[in-house]
Amino acid sequence: MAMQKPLIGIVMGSNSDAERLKGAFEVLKELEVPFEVTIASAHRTPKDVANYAKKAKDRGIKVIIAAAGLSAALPGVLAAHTTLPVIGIPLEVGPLKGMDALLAMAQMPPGIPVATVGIGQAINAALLAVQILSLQDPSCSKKTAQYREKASKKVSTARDALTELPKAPPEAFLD
Ligand code: RP5
Repeated sequence: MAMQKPLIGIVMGSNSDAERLKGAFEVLKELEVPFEVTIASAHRTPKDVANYAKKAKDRGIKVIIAAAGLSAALPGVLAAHTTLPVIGIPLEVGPLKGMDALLAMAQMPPGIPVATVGIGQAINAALLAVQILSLQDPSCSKKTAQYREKASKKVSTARDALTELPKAPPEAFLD
């Protein structure tokens, strides 16, 4: 079976970040959205980061997700070298537990935005990337709706399962 060309490029600053991105990989696999993963560091391999960003669009990538911890220049540097949307995932690494990465990604100077999700929120980054793809591909819109439907069912199942507490009646949730 021919592999579909990746639409989302996930760049992590270090191999040590991979574990924290599992949620994103799982969501994209579940939604069957083709993606690729690589490691490149804004500080340790700056040329690779620039080249990856410059070539991504022509290779068919539509959205870049960049994850890093510590001072986390990675998403901003990628964004500086491409007009593709870049989503940043600040990772909970080091003594500041991701606050440093969060601020570095969210507080980009005007002109080069990075769409920053919360610390460690890899799943949200994947979902946001799929929503961006849905602007061009209606099947991604459908996949997002199905994902939400499943998440919503989980909440109502948990609500129904409440037994030990005085719970609100079902009619409290009717339209
Ligand atoms: C960042 O520094 C990486 O993204 C990683 O989160 C952190 C530590 O990297 P290693 O020292 O584990 O390679 O650039």
